[in-house]
Amino acid sequence: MSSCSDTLWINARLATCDAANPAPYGALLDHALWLRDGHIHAILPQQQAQAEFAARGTVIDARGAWITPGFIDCHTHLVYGGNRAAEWEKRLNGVPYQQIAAEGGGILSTVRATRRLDEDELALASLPRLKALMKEGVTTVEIKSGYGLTLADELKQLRAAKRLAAALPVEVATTLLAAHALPPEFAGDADAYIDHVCEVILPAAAQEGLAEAVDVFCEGVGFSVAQSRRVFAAAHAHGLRCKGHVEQLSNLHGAALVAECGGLSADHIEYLDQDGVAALAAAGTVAVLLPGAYYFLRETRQPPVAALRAAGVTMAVASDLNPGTSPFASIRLAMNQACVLFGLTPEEALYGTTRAAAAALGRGHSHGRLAAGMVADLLLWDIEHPAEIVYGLGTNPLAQRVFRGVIQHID
Ligand code: DI6
Ligand code: FE
Repeated sequence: MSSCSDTLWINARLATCDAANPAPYGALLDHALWLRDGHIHAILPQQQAQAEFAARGTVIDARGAWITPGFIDCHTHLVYGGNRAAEWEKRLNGVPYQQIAAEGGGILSTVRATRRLDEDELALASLPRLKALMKEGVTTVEIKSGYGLTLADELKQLRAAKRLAAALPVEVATTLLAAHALPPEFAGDADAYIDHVCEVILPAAAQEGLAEAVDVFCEGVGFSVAQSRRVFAAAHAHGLRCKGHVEQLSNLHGAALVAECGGLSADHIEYLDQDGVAALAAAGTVAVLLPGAYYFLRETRQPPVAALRAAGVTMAVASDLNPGTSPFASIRLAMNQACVLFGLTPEEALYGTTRAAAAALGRGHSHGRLAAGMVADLLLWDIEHPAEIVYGLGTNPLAQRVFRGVIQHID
């Protein structure tokens, strides 16, 4: 099937995830989905659509299946070397975290494993993780650097991510997270490393078009608000968007900084307070919930979901796929966890990986909803009710994955 010819999907139930359709899930029944040139050309009442479509292209009978927008995983660190299973096992055997860190564990062990691989090897090591997400229905994925922490190694991670994007039917949004941890070369001088990020790594990534956004781990064990502010200023100077890992383990008021900088999203936010919620609401910054890390670290502090909801903050849900705190290549697990652990409704979880996640990547105008003009990234589900997408794991009711109007089989 060519993406250039028109396609009409009939006998589908559309979970449009579009606020313009007020039914739960933005549902439209008895409507047909008309695709053209990789985009949604129109959504029309089925009879009208069939009359207007006539013999313009291929008609596909969805046989009553539900169709949703393609999933958008708006926060991952999926390009990395090695894994941290041994470190995890040690922790469960009672070895204290300080000792693990002193023995070279934690983020810096993944930095060493990532530095050892060249760009090809890194892409190859990351491929199964990206494919696992795609098999569950991910059509757009954000991938961060942050395990290189030198100019060459950060750019290598971003190039590996771009290479995966070129090889597979998936859209990749790359984010520079050079300010993830202090590399050993700068031990004891975080400010000097931040200078290096702002003056060398970030400009190079921007110049090569390797990143569209810049992220910072703003935390006691990461970088301060003042340091984060400098990174965001450099991002702006180079035309890149901002986002932050904020309020994950403590409340440094990093979310307010992200909001003040017009950032796309504030991510984690377990320790976000009411002022932080108000700041996100006022700025229209998306709150990205990452229940995988909360679960894997056995955290107990939940993000303020009720307050975010009351303030009308857009809530996205993402996998945070990374080897240390969320080794889960499953967006459906994250959606399920967002419901079970954080109290989202299945409808909110679905919006969290579609229209809200699109907004978190600055793609709300083109992705994340079934509506005329949007990209034709969509999923066909063999289910009776949309909640089934989020409800159970182990089986996958995804029947078809359509990227830019074309049915894709991921092996
Ligand atoms: N927050 C996290 O949970 C991860 N990074 C971050 O800023 C941890 C990443 C790792 O442990 O490798
Ligand atoms: Fe993360």
